[in-house]
Amino acid sequence: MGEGLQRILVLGLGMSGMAAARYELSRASSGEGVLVTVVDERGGSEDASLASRARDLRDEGADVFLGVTGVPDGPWDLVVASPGIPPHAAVMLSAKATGASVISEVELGWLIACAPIAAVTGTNGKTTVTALLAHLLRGGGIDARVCGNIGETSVVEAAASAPERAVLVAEVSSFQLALTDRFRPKVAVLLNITPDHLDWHGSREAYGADKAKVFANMGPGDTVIIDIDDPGSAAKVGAAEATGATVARVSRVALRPGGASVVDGVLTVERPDGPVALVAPGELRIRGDHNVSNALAAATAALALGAGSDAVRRGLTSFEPVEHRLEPAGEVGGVRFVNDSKATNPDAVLKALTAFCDEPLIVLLGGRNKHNDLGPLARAVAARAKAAVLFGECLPELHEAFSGLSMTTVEVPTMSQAVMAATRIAVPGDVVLLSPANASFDEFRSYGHRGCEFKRMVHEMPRGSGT
Ligand code: UMA
Repeated sequence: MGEGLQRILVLGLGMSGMAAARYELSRASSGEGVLVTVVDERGGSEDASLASRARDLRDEGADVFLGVTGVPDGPWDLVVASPGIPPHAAVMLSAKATGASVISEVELGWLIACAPIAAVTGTNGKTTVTALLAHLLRGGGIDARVCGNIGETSVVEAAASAPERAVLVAEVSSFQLALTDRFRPKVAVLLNITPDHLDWHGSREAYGADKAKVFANMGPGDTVIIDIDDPGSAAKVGAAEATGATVARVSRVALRPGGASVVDGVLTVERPDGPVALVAPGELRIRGDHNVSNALAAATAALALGAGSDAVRRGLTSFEPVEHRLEPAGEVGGVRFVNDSKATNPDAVLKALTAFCDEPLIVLLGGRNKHNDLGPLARAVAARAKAAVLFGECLPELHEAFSGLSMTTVEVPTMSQAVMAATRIAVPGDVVLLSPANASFDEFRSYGHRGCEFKRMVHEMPRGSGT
């Protein structure tokens, strides 16, 4: 940043923008010469909570512009962007046109952090691994602070308050990584790279390259954990090794030197002082093959960060599924309902399908497509489920993907109609699985909002009246 008075511009006034602005304002109030400006493309009249955040920041001394597509004239010493703002957004193009360097809120968090960062990324599983890793570290007496894309606390907010002895366990998305140049976590976990967010990144290649930025600046003394059962993340092993960091390969099928796998029916992590046998996959409360991979990755990270093996064993067996991730939502008339609203891309649904033994599945699919090919998903669902209920904005694409496949499909406009349609065709013993494969924004504020609505509907179903 430049000398003298620093002009800081924050793009977007959601959780990330609020945290970045507040951090910069705190520097200003402690006597540093900092001027903070915030812009957001939405107007205050469109969103009362946005308007209220803007008022708060203005009271604290920031200039805030809502409902604008351009940024005020530069020069800017630093521009901090919220992750939801894509490279082609008007406000982003306008900020870049000033010639300023634009970084993500996560990069700012890393710049100000005293505590080391354990960064978890991947198309799917990162929320579970972030929560599980924090759980394992806490069980081992380590002050783990969960932050980032998981949505509780932003990285900047967590970094500003965490002491050196803590560990910031950050879920980082491809959006957040895209605008990093120097971000260097102590431990990075790369779970998988399958097509997602192509509307934001523009291509699969750009998406994969942004994911790989998680380890780009790492080096000797750091640890990169990569799930090599996924071809997308396995392809990044060479680049990770080239950084000089220790690379631990995680695989459910084969143990690599210094890696982790299931050996003789037990999750096992190879540490420099020998193999550490942990627990059997059946002792985990999180289900499905992908969760065995997730547990291996989290355990490897926890041991690398200093948690003891007994604490890791205890933590693996006590960890419950996170909300909206294959979350049991209740049983009505012998039909189990499972909320997997966090499955916002096809790969997440393919993984969810492995989490059930042989129960008949009725899968609810729909929402807003993020430029993904839904054909392979439809074939996999047809091979495993007894019926699919299709809904939402991408209904025409789902209709096309399922046409010609021999399975029962029902098409309805909304998710609530999909739940009702599923209950009409379900019989005792069936599982109704909301694992939509698409974003929620056509009907809901977020996948969390969608999942809560699903759970509310299940909760309000008349009990004892059959399905
Ligand atoms: N905005 C613009 N122009 C745009 C887009 C957005 O001005 O083109 C403005 C919006 O009007 C809004 C603000 O930017 O007021 C919102 O910014 P944001 O969408 O980046 O939201 P935040 O509240 O800062 O939340 C972000 C993450 N959101 C996204 O990446 C879309 C949250 O992840 C994250 O929890 C939070 O930072 C803290 O790190 C959510 C998410 O959906 C859960 N993530 C995606 C996912 O998991 O698939 C990546």
